[in-house]
Amino acid sequence: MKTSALTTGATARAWIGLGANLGARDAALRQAVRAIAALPGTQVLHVSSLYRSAPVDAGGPDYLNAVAEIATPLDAHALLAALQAIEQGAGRERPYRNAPRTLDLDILLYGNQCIATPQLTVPHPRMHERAFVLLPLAELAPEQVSPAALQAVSGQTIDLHHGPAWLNAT
Ligand code: A4P
Ligand code: MG
Repeated sequence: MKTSALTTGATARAWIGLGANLGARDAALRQAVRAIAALPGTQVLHVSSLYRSAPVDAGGPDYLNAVAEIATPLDAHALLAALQAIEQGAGRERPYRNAPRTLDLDILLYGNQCIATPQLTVPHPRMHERAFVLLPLAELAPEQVSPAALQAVSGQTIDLHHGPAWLNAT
């Protein structure tokens, strides 16, 4: 019987939150999706629309946010390290907590794993407080986002900046 790589246990499904509020934001997010797709053995399965919102618990320009669903053989910590290298390549600086950034890549979900190490907490601890995470995630994985969770963030102002075709823009 033919077995899909996704069912062997060697490949995990993960959802990555992408954000930027400095520089050429859409271009940085587009480049980040390409860089994620170039990680060893990794496929980008789906990418959400692009959303624009004011910084939550932070200052600076408006953010653009999206979510990507990937299949990867990297374990969660290796994936985090790879995402941080992509952030660095995009000129990410960390002068203070929640500072404006050229690129932020967070692991929202990694399969159904719960992870709590000094480097990594999964599910992302603040994802359920944030419309800029839940709206794009609900596009890709509605089963991961309850109506109650969406209702809880419904007071947050967020605009659809571009449909999923944003990824193909030049
Ligand atoms: N870390 C632990 N768990 C994770 C995870 N699941 N994914 C650690 C990624 N990293 C994780 O991250 C700080 C440390 O968190 C890392 O060293 C990693 O080991 P960071 O990327 O340096 O900083 P951060 O992203 O600012 O940290 P944090 O605490 O995740 O910030 P938040 O809570 O994600 O807030 N408003 C709008 N509209 N849009 C945004 O995208 N983002 C933030 C950042 C605030 N307000 C925003 C947005
Ligand atoms: Mg981050």
